[in-house]
Amino acid sequence: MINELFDLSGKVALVTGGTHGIGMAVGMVLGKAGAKICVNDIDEAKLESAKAEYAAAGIDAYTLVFNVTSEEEVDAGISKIEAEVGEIDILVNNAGIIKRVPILDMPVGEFKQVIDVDLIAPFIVGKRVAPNMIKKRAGKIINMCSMMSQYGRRSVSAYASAKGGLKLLTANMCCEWAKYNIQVNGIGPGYIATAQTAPIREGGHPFNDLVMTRTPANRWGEPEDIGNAALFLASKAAEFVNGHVLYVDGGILANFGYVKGENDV
Ligand code: NAP
Ligand code: GCO
Repeated sequence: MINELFDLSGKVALVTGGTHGIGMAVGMVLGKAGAKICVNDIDEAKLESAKAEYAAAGIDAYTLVFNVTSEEEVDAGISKIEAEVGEIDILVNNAGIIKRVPILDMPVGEFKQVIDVDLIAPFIVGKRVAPNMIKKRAGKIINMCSMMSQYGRRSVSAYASAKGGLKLLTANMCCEWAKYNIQVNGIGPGYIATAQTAPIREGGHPFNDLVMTRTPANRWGEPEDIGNAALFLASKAAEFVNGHVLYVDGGILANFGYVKGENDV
């Protein structure tokens, strides 16, 4: 039955940075598919409000505050989940930050901070979660990549370096863990309407025009567009999909762009 392919009942899913934006959309979709959702964030207050939002959607989310860049906090957090909820079947490495600063103006410490959250943290959390998946000979890991896993762009050198690395960390996790029936894939969202893109989307920012001409679908993506893709990768339907980055971008990667005018060229 088709529905059984996407039924996550009995599965435990951890979404890092799941209190809003793309992470919350992923948590909502996986929760509605039956998974027990564990939501992480670095901010306790956001976890509390998120718990209420999940509850309003009929999802009893287990919430846990830890900094994904801290090996100690990640180990303690995952151990708590394993003790109180169960071993993790689905990991979504979603937590991320961005700093839009030209290379010449960016302190090395800020570059390292972005690399820590966007690349090293998925390594830390994946490395902590994988051993039980290996024991069970089953698991799903989804790393939240980006258009910047494929492109550079002025002012986002740290972010693009991290997301480019995350694409190949995804490949390497696949190479080492696929034989244990663990599927490790990335999702590459296009430009999605969240708090992270608000500074370049709102208030008539000219970047909005660029997104419109670079996105054949002529719209910003919604977090739910990413949640739906995560359901596919977390499901039985994707058991032979591995090491892949699924771009959910409205066609950006297929499009060089066009000149707006009477007859768009
Ligand atoms: P967002 O609104 O900025 O949310 C990011 C989440 O990560 C927040 O909940 C944040 O918590 C959490 N986080 C940050 N640092 C953390 C840490 N050290 N430990 C634990 N949690 C931490 O971003 P988004 O737009 O939803 O994006 C989510 C993911 O998709 C990110 O990896 C982003 O790079 C990626 N992405 C976004 C887009 C887009 O267009 N929006 C496109 C491609 C890829 P706090 O809010 O408490 O700081
Ligand atoms: C930016 C945006 C992008 C998106 C996303 C695109 O400043 O270019 O924030 O990086 O967040 O990663 O896929």
